[in-house]
Amino acid sequence: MTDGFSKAWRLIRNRTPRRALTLMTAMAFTASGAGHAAESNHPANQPANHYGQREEVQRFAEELAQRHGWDAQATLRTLSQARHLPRVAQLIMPPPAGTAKNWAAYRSRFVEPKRLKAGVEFWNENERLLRRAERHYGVPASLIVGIIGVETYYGRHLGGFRVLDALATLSFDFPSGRSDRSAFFRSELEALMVWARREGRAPQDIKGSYAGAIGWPQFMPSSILRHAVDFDGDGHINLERNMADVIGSVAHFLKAHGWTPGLPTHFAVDPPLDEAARAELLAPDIVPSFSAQEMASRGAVLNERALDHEGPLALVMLENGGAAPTYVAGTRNFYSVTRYNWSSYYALAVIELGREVQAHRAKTAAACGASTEAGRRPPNATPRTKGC
Ligand SMILES: [Ca+2]
Repeated sequence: MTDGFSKAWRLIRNRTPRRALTLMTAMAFTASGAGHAAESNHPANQPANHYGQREEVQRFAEELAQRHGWDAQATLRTLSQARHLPRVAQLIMPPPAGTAKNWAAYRSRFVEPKRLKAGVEFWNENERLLRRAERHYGVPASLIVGIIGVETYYGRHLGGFRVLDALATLSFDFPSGRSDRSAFFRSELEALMVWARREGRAPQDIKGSYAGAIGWPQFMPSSILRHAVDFDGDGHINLERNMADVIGSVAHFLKAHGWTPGLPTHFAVDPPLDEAARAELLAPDIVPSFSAQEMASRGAVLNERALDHEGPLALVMLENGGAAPTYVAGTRNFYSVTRYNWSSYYALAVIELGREVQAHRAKTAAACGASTEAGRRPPNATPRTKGC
């Protein structure tokens, strides 16, 4: 989670996934990094106890020990397990400038037949949990399914880096050449150690993305501490294996970031033809800032449903390389989705994947129902969605 631009850019700018893992913005970091981890742990040039011998790491261990009442030596011993990963330092670098964004290309990476099929399977397998999360947090199942599908392809791409290694590398050896985010990663390293301790797990056993995002929903450690929930009540939070915790945590995250039940995410819109008016509407970016009437008065064309919408809207522009951009009018709920990953490309991909999975699932269910009806089932029987 947390850095949609990077995800968008990685996927847009690079056809080769391994080369594609670079970050675009200075904010936050996600994983969907998908299968890029296997090559991460080259032992070459990584002296044992490299980090434990460094003064700043020793100081960091002392700070953590003081702040949390831990044993300083034991804390340093844990940090000493961390290995420097040159690959992580490479992957965190922004892509070369000058490549055009392309919504159509980005979308097609996610909304495609194999991922739709995997999404339907995930939904069918977790129908009860999704319904419970929807009831409890007011977040639609389709959105949860969309997020998990974009983040990790339903658990297929969890990332294979040791999170302790990745976060130590980015905390103490953040590469020069881009804005320094080492303070952010040090706080994530701290959060990892707090969470691991709470769970009774060794931090060095936890795997994730090159930026330290963990599990099916790719939560950064600080997000786990703040927003993950023990949705099955077993006393643990496990985002790597426990689907109740995965689904509940995604829904809780969105609710905590302003998701409003029943509010649409966006409406269709044609932007003003007048350049100055268009620029004015685009200025706040994805932050909903204009009423539907204010948009219309500047020349944007909205349908009736959008014109009836009472809350603020954002004119969101998604570039399509050299072709005409795509525009949507995003509501506060669209903005909520961008809190998961700071990108309109990410948000729209999540929303559209979720909707397509839902439609695909309904179609499959209808087909199943029809074929079963032709057999022995009474005409009014509810179509089954599984195993037909
Ligand atoms: Ca649990």
